[in-house]
Amino acid sequence: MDIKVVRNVLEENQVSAQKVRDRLRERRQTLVNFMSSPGSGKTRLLETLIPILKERGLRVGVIEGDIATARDADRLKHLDIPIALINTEFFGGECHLAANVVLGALEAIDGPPMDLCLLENVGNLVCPAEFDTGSDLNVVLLSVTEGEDKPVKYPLMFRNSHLALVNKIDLAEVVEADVPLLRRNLQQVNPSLEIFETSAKTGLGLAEVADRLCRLHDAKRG
Ligand SMILES: Nc1nc2c(ncn2[C@@H]2O[C@H](COP(=O)(O)OP(=O)(O)OP(=O)(O)O)[C@@H](O)[C@H]2O)c(=O)[nH]1
Ligand SMILES: [Mg+2]
Repeated sequence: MDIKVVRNVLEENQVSAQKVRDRLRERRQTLVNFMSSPGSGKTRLLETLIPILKERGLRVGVIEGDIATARDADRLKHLDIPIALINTEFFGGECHLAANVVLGALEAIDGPPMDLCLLENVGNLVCPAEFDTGSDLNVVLLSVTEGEDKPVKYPLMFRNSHLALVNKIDLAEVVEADVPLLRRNLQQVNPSLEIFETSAKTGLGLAEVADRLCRLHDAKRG
C-alpha cells in the first residue's frame, strides 16, 4: 500500500513536470534547476552568474525554493530581476520542489519577458533528485569542503544531473581537497556528467558555465 502511494505521488509529479515543459516550449524559455546540500553556494553562484548572463543579453528570472525565510530571495533583490519565492513550510516543509509548485512559480513571475529561469532548489542532496521539476538542465553543486566521497554516497543526485559544479575551488588548498579524486568519483557515478570547477566567490569558471547555459538556450530556441 505504501509503495502504491509513493508511486502515485511520483506519477502525479510527472504529469506536472510535463505541463512545465509544455509551458516552457510555448514561451521559448529555458529552466535550469540548481541543487546541492545546504551551503554549497547556490545563492552565491546566482549572485555572481546572473550579471554575466545579463551581459550576454539573456533575460533572467529566478525561482527561489527554501523551507523557510526570504533570505536567499533578498540576497538577489539588487539584481533587479523577477523572483518567485517558494517557502515549503507552508505545505508541510517539503525538502524539495515538486513540479506543480514550480509550475505555480512560473505563472507567478509571468509578465516581464524571460529567456532563462534559474531555479534554486531546497538545500538537500537527496530529495530534490527524486522529483522531476520539468527543467531543461539539472546542475548539482558540490563544494570542495564537503568531501570527495559525496558522489558515491549520494549517487542519485549525481546520476540525475547533467552538470556538476565543483564549487569553492578557491578553498581547495586550505581544506586539502583531493580534486582529481572528487572528479573521478563524479565520473564513476555518472560518466556523462559535465564537470566545471568554479568559485562563486572569485567568479572562476563562471564564464564557462554561462557559455554552457547560453548554448542550451540557443539550441532550445532553435
Ligand atoms: N570561499 C567561497 N565561499 C563560497 C563560495 N560559494 C559560496 N560561498 C559561501 O558559502 C556560504 C554558503 O553559500 P550559499 O550561497 O548561502 O549556499 P546555498 O547553497 O545557497 O545554501 P542554502 O540555500 O542554505 O542551501 C556563504 O557564506 C557563501 O558566501 C565559493 O565559491 N568560495
Ligand atoms: Mg541558498
